[in-house]
Amino acid sequence: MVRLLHLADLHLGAKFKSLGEKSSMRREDLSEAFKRAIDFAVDEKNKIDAVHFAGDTFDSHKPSKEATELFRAQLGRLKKRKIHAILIPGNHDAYEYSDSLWREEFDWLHLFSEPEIGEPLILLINGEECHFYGFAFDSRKSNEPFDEFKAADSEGFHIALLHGSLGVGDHFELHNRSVPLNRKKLGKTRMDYIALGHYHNFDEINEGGVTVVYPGTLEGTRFGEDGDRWLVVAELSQKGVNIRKEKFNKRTLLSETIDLSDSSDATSTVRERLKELADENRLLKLELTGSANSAVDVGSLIKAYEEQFFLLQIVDNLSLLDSKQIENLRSEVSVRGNFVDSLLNGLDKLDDRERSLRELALRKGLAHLGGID
Ligand SMILES: [Mn+2]
Repeated sequence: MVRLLHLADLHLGAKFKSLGEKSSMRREDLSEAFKRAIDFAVDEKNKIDAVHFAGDTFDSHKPSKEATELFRAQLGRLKKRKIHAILIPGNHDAYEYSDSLWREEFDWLHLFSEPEIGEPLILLINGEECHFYGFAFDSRKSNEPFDEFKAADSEGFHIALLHGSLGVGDHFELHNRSVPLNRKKLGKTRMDYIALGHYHNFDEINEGGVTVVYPGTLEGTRFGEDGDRWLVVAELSQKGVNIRKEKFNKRTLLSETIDLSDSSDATSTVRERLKELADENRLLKLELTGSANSAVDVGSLIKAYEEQFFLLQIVDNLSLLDSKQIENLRSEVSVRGNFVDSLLNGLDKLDDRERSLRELALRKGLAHLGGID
């Protein structure tokens, strides 16, 4: 039996600029998650033989000294226990730059630095010959296809590390720094296990006898990486590959949309939902949609509830133009009534862009004139 701890997309040193004063805490969460993963690896009872880093270990190819030192320290812990560390760079921490950190020496690290898959690294683990394949994507030198390699014709286990996109899920965007991978072709590589990185949510695929896994991030790095995060161990034996995963994240991201069209009191509906979801370890992005009968004062709600969350974002995508409240204001004999009436005139002839400009004008104007609560 060979046990591999499969890590990917740790994004150490990520800046999290959009998180403001919470950014350094979130960066620390990622470092802590990495240290806890290594705690798991060096714990004798888990019997880990090798740790895989399947790309984007760092958020950039030239991370801070602090982030690099953290990584070296964890490698040192693996070395002490003679647990192999095997790494491929990703698109974030690419090898191709002349100042990439991967051009420095890292004691105890098996690094794949060639732009194409070449000869495997062969290690004897628990009496089994293990062949590891990998490559460092280089936008100038790596040639497609990346998924037509084959396991060498020899006994033992064959394991590949790749950083790329299997078009899984419709939320995955292929961009020019993504290595395109094809599920059918990976199924013909005769690998026992393919350790993937790049896609940030867990996914396990079995194709042609090959087990292909994205472990996902240990802590969500952006909305969309919602819910539980997993620590993934692949156990390879003569019986096949067994994937073990345990819930690992400290904080949890949640993206939710509320349609307020049928709500009699939009603000209190949102308030009730915030009360239900309040959790100091939750990062919540709440999107308000529909046409509420009264506007929602998002700023006040955030102020009132943000301390009950690690992070609270409320995105107001309510349509005021169609609301009952606006229709009532329209008939008022006042400056405000005239203002609203002029903005609602000819609304049905407008395109989306013009409509959203009217929506904005209405919000700004009523903020001054009063009338939305
Ligand atoms: Mn990544």
